[in-house]
Amino acid sequence: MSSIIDTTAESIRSMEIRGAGRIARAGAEALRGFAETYAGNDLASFRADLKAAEQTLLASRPTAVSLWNGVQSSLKGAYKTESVDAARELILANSRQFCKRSLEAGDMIARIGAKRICDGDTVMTHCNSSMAVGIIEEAHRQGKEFKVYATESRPWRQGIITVTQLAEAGVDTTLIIDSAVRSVMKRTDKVFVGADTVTSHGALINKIGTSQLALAAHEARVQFYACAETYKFSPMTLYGDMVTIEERDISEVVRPGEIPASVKVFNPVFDSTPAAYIDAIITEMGMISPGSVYGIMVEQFGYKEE
Ligand code: RI2
Repeated sequence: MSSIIDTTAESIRSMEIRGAGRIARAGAEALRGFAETYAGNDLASFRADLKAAEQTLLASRPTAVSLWNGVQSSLKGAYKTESVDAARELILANSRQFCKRSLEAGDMIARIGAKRICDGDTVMTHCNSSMAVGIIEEAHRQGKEFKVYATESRPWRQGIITVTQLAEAGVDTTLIIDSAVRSVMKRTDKVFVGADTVTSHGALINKIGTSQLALAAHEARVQFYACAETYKFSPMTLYGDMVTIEERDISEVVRPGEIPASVKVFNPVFDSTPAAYIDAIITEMGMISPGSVYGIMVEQFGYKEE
């Protein structure tokens, strides 16, 4: 197997590379590296090696459909070319276009989402979403006066990354523990979270605990926004496929010997938030209702119910 494929897959699996957008671009860039360095000219062997590379990348983290969409976008048409060189050129072009569009989408989401932050607002965010952080930083750049509560997001504590990023940008930021969410929601005006996957019926699959923020926001009449590029929309869910909720090692939750050996540890790292608790999804195509996801999915991916 190609070293760049194995190295990238391991970096995604270990969360050295994390964040749904970043892992999608990493998958696309790994395939670009695979294509650039592939030495053989036998088409059948190339296709077999390419399939193995695809499967290795897709197996690295199962929940974020962004990785699947990044890989599929990079491979579009690559199994149908008449030569290895033609496939190589196609993968190089597809991969570059996906990564360019991914970054452009993030810039657009920051500009659109920043309009929803007003002077005097109190904003809450969860985990570490480059989309949510981008919106907050853009609003700050525009000179808006507001403050942010960021959750610690156990067990991986990605909230530490978020508060560091926001503090470095000069944003008034407070770290809270996850169990403080409902209490702090009372003094919150808007919630911005990222997305790993958005289903065809508008549900949000995101870091574990997101659904608790949404539930508390719904109770407190606080606006709840999911911030996601459309390549995080899952075409597989159109046909009823369930999104796999990744469970990670117990060592991320407890230290060795900390609990009796007979105690089990359940460590799901994503959860699902129903569309009813989402006020809007902020995408590069604009602010949409969860109910609009199907139409955009068909438009973007050309999927039509058979
Ligand atoms: P961006 C992250 O998962 C969080 O769930 C975050 O909300 C989501 O990916 C989207 O991140 P993890 O990789 O694409 O930390 O908005 O498990 O950066």
